Amino acid sequence: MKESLSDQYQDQGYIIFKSLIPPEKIEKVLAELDFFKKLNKLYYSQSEHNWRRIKDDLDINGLLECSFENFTDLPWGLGLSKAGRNILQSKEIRNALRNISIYQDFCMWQNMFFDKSTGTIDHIDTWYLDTNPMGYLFGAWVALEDINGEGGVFHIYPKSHLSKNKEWINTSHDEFIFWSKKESKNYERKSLYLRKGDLLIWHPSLIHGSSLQKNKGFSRKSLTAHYHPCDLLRSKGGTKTLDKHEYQKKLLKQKKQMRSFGYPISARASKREILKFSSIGLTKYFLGGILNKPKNLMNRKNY
Ligand SMILES: O=C(O)CCC(=O)C(=O)O
Ligand SMILES: [Fe+2]
Repeated sequence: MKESLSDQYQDQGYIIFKSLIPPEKIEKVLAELDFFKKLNKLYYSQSEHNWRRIKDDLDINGLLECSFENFTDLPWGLGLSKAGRNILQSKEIRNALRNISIYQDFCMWQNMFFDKSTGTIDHIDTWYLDTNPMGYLFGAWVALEDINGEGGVFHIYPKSHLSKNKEWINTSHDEFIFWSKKESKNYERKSLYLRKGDLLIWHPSLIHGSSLQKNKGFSRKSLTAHYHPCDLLRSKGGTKTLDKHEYQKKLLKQKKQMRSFGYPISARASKREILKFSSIGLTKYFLGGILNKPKNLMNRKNY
């Protein structure tokens, strides 16, 4: 009998949906990023964990050096936001998630736009983001161009999500990265040469990362997002379980902030929340100093 998609996902820790995202949607989001760069707007860098002006971070080939976090959540980038939501909160991705989950409705917690490979250190997402109970978060990666490795490549360690080793719980970030490196040696690394429009989904305990650009000038245009079932509390792996009453109270609060904006997948924050985060972001950028200090934790060059 043919293995179901859900069995494949549970067994390997990942699954690829080929040619899922229509090319028009991809062209649109790429054009919107170019426009955003031309206007030299402010963005939040996931690589550096601070607010920055985009033109300061373009390399000589015009590629953005950092990953752009929550690019759908900027009131001063509405075209980019819409083009991003049209992909990341789409029916295509909702249906893919339904194929591998026991849940039906999902919420996008966070997302990133990668223009260029940032050489992400090997890690498991659950240390940063997961659900309570753990294991129900989905990592997703959309190829915005054919990936041939010249610009770096995303890789995974199939089956590593089945590891019984939980020594990463309650560790510092450095200890956790050390754990990930050691644990990955028990598995075989698989580089994923995806094609434009393909979607990869992985398990929150699957070890993954990416390599640095092999040749200058080559991009690795992609989007990532993390989703959770609307009926589960956002958390991180290894968090204590809550009693039923406390759980429901927190879940209700989480749901109140979620908005679908008319899309098949909800988003974490309402317009009001987005305005709040962005105003705080602007304040941090303009005041600068300690409030907006760069902190690069994920680049393999630093380890
Ligand atoms: O694409 C990358 O370099 C890393 C992305 C990643 O680890 C994630 O989105 O969880
Ligand atoms: Fe990750």
